[in-house]
Amino acid sequence: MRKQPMNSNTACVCLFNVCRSAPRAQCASRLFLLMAAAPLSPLYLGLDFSTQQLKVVAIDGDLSVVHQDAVQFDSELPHYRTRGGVHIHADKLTVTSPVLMWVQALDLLLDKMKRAGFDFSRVEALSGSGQQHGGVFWKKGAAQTLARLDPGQNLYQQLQDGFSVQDSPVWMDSSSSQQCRDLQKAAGGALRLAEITGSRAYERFTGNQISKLLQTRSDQFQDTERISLVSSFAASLFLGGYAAIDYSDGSGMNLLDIRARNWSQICLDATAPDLDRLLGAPLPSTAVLGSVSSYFVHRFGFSESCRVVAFTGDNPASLAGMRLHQGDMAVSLGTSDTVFLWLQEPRPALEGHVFCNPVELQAYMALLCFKNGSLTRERVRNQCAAGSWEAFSDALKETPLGNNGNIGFYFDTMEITPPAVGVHRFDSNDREVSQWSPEVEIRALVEGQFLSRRLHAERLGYSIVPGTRVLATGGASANQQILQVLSDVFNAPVYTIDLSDSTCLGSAYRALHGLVADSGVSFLEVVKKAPEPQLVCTPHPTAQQVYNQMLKRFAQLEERVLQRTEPTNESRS
Ligand code: XUL
Repeated sequence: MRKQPMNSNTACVCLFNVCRSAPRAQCASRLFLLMAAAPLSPLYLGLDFSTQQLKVVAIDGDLSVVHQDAVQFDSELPHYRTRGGVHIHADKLTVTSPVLMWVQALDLLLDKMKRAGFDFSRVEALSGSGQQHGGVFWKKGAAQTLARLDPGQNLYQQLQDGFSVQDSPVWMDSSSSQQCRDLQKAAGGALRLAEITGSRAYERFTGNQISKLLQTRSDQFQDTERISLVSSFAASLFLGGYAAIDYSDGSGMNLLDIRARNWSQICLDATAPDLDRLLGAPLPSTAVLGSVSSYFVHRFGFSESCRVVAFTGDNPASLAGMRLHQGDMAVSLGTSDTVFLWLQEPRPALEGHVFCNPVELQAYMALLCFKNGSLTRERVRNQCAAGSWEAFSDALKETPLGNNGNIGFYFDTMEITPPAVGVHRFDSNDREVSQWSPEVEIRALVEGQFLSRRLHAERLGYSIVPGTRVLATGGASANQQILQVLSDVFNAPVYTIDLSDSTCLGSAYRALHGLVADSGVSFLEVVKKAPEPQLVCTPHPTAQQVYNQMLKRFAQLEERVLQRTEPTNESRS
């Protein structure tokens, strides 16, 4: 372990107890016993620049959380007048956040930590994450400003003039449909683009936002010397120079060739001139980018050797925080349901996103979003179980696996995966029916949701193998009967995991791993002391047979449902 440099926190004992208030250099007795043998243990910081707040956690070498703090954008920086951290523009499609709000949030967060007595000199490495897809446009000359930051002033004062675009487009933006169509055309179609970049064209993906800037505000584009993601922008502040975009967050731009792990020339050419220079070369997510700049050493007391490990996107950081293994999948059962997969061999598809894996260079991860999650479960609970989760669970207990062949699709609002809408019920002969008993309806809903999660996960290259674990989190993960259906449909044990702060924690773990990744130490080796997820359900012995059959019928019926739904998103073509 690295030796701690002597600093104000190194314990010092005066044998005569006379120099309590005197500076060490003036101590008359000069009898110090430096407790050099027992330096304070090093710490690792994880930051998360999310949509609504900036958060930090500090962990020690045993992975215990020793400090956490946050800055809420709306309430603590009210002069930016954001709601949920963003501005929704009059066209309702354009959604941005003030880049200086993020800068000022970092000033505020570090000041808070300082006031709380946080000892920055113990931080051996830091890393972080940002909401995915958001773009930061640095103005010509900003590199010089970053390199010469004055520790006497805050970052906000010095970076006032640092950005060519004040309002950064964020992931909620959907104003770049035309640019999506153009990119897909240039790449040879939506599927071809997905094969290269891991996703078909999405409005929120940064490349399409860059293209829109060039077409609609070319003066601002011309005034730009560097383009960062929110994650690499945040790392740049700590480095005092432009930070590389990491492979994992870079996969959310429709610009990175996820297999070659480099910018795709076709996509660059279709997006903007000279773009590789503006983006800089991408790097592995485990890369140590350098040490914190002298600004942080002098203003906050960071050690000069504190390493900055590449920042990444919030979803990749969360995968690290959950400590997903190869073959695992995580299901977050919230307002919308999100599925994270660890993939060895991805098969990018028209739905979902494949990103380079943030913790293992050769692997991938996938992200699938399902809009109709808890709100639909609650609607059916209210209609079929008089609003009671207990009655809802009883219905699941009383109905057989496979629901006697009944299959349902419940898209109360336009679904993302797949893009379909409405409620569709089919009996065991694939005939459409208009209603069921409350119990059958409840089981059809839960089975239908999990069959859909499995179908779309498998389409992206996921396969259930011995040892596969399903990690469940979010509100509905408290319901044992819902988890039993999940376990049966996937024919895999289900574990629950507390995901609060998984993004920040994942960043702190990544900071620690970044220090040893180059010597071949795996991420899982580094985080093995973290608490294990809890096993809650194992699959029923007949589950595999029932659901393997059912999945085939489910896929065919989903096609029928899709044919009936008008495609609303032109960029699927
Ligand atoms: C993922 C996405 C969101 C943001 C939220 O593709 O758009 O999850 O990362 O922060």
